[in-house]
Amino acid sequence: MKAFIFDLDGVIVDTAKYHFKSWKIIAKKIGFKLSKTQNELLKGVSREESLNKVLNWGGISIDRLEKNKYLEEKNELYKGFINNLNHMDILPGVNKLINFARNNNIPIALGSASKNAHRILEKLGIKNKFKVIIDGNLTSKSKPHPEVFLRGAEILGINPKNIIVFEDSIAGIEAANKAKMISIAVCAKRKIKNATFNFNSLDDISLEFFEKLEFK
Ligand code: B16
Ligand code: MG
Repeated sequence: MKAFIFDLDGVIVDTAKYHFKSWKIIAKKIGFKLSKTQNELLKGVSREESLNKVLNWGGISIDRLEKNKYLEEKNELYKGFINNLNHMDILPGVNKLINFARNNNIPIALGSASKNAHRILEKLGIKNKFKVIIDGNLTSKSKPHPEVFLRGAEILGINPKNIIVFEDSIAGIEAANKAKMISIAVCAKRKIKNATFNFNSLDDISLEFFEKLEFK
């Protein structure tokens, strides 16, 4: 065992539904209905890249000033939705894996596209469990680019092939694969193609799984 990198939204906490709610409101303002299928393609993608996709789907072109206005508005809506998050919102299996990592000297990092990552981890009360936090403020290339995970590996000082990434998004699994890490998709609704392993949730991963897993 060498290191774990956790995605945040959709893996540690179910904030993905709040991103969806916020983008739906913004999409409606710019004149179209955002579908669940389209939303899947926003998961793991940075705020600005998400707005670009939304505008593209709506066939709408706006200037920089208006873009900034929507980005700010989206974030204000989102911050309102996540305001009451607390430790009860930590998804099943997260604490079990954090404890397993601590007991086995496996450092853990966060690899999230979100610029709200510190705020969310503080609200959940688990920020101090992460040795390294790479978020949207420290990266310039959005998942599926591997930058977020490679920076994590670099700061942890661990070879990417010895890192397990837990992700819920198509873009995130692609990013972990490009980084040559072991990608574990956690998603109850569907399997994510090309993930090294698929599980319905973190809670479904037994500790024996890690013991049997050979790092090549
Ligand atoms: P923010 P993750 C991603 O977080 C979300 O999945 C994605 O929907 C969101 O657009 C992105 O963070 C940026 O978030 O607006 O808070 O900066 O899944 O990579 O933890
Ligand atoms: Mg995610």
